[in-house]
Amino acid sequence: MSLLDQIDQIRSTFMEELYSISSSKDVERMRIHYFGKKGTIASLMRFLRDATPEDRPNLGKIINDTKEELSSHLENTQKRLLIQERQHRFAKEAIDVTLPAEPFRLGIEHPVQKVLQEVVAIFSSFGFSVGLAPDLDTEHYNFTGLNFAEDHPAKDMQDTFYFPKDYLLRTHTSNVQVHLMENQKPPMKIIAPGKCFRNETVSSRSHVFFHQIEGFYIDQNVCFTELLELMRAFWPKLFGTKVKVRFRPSYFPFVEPGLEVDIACTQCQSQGCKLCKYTGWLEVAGAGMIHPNVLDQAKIDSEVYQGYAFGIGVERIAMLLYGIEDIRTFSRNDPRVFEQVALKYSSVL
Ligand code: FA5
Repeated sequence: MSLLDQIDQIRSTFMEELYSISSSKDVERMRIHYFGKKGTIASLMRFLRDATPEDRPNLGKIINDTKEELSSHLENTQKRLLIQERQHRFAKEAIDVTLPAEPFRLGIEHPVQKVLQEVVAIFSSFGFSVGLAPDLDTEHYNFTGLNFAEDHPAKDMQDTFYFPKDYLLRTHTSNVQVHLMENQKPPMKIIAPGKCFRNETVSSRSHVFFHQIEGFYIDQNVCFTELLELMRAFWPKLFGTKVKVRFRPSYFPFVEPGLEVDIACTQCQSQGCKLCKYTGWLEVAGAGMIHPNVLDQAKIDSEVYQGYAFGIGVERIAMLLYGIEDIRTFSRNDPRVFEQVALKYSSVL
């Protein structure tokens, strides 16, 4: 068969195939079959080998022209198929703007954050300004600057999360006192909300991670009765005027005298329930007059200045306010529970 006959045959098979293909993948397959190194067009080169030197340029031109002609058909088909495929994909991905929107779930404020904000707002109205200190702190700010003895049990690894290079996670917000006393001069009247961490067994009322709000006031002539008056004035703002509060003498190395504050359980009206461990009361804060050693260590003259301080447990308050029996509820972070709480207690805060 002559070269021209052979080319005619190739062309007609090529065109037939070209009209039957339906995807750009088929185009690639044809490209390899016809124009690849060992493809149909390459096989025509044998005509050049057998031709006389005079005929060779002419035959070479015929083969090249054929190659160009067929590959331009293939390119056009490739373009057409790509456009079709893209249109197809767009049609599938198209957004139907008339469909109803997916229901949008609004987040809900965490009850602990609500209580934190409310407590800060109440103390702000009493003239306190807001201060802060780090969660990751040193032994000096968490213990030594607060008059803790070297062998105090709270410093034990069982109670405190220690890190290399003298760092620890603060066990209470009282570290704020030391930081701010070092940097400011009295009079100071400060409230400081924050996170605390204790290496202790988790129970329904105690967690390794919880929040406190520290408060302190340092000035000349600050006395114990002012602290008691403040504590009496604060709780009704949060729980209403019927709240029952009691003070118990207690010991903290950084205050003298020290006390603890209990609230009569609002869940059982002091009758005894799981939340108050059937005692009718829940411990919510520690307080006292700032120990002279703490003032003196911070270079505040304890002969001239006195102060009171208090630390309030936020989760315990939220438990009482929202009827939550287990402190772990707060860290499970189930928005459905918080929604229920918000609905049931919408009038509380
Ligand atoms: C203190 O942490 C003192 N720094 C408070 C203080 C400040 C006393 C200033 C005097 C002057 P205490 O360990 O009692 O004290 O904690 C205070 C409150 O934090 C407790 O009444 C309780 O409500 C809360 N609390 C303590 N430990 C936990 C815990 N593991 N889980 C949840 N709440 C806790």
